Amino acid sequence: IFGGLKVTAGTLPWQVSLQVRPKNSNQAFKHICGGVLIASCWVLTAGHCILPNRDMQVVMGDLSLNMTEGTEQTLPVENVILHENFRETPTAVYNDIALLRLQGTAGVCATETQFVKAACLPDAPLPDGMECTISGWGVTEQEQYGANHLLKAEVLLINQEKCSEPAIYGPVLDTTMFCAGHLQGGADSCQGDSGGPLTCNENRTHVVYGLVSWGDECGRANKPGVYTRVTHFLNWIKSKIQTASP
Ligand code: 4AZ
Repeated sequence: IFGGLKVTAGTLPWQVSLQVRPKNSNQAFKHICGGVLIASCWVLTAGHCILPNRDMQVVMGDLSLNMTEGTEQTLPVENVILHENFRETPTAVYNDIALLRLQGTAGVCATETQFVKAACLPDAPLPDGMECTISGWGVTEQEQYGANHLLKAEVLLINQEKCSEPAIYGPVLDTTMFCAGHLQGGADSCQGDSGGPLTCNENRTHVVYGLVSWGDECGRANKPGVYTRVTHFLNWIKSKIQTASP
């Protein structure tokens, strides 16, 4: 996160760290992406966060990646559902969404606490200019390998036609994504924040409106962050969860 502030315990309880075990080793799991808890056994993340054939785990209720705070809940990823039309090109990432099913014990996955709580799904588009929150452990102005402490920043939803102007992203944007940030530069998501939440306050409920997806570098003028448009995938999310639930 560029232009971020430290998150205090319990303020973004749906934020998770998606971690993989380094290849050919029994080393500790490493943070690669963010994610969002949307139900006890389900996490949303970006499609480009899915590395094939790797052990993955999700850490919930975490603030500092290198310390145990006693608020964390860690569960293995049991199943990955990558969007069928996920596609990366040199200029954009399309349908950048995946669902992770957590492996619980006796059917119990995340336990709701002050520090671990699911975000709601949005039910309708939100207005351009609305202020929303992004968060993650990704790259900062100071830390090229990412932050140890969870950071957050405020961004504004940017009009799609505006963001498709030649001086910004041009014609590569489609309906599976939207821009948010500050056209003058400043607060932005960055590498390592991918898959994490852009949440907005809709009638005092926090809804996950976007997932950190891509952008041309971080914090630059006329290059805002691009987010997976969660409202485009509501039917996909609901049908995948329904099909996987007994
Ligand atoms: C990345 O490399 C990345 N400024 C993520 C988000 C943004 C840029 C790059 C948005 O994963």
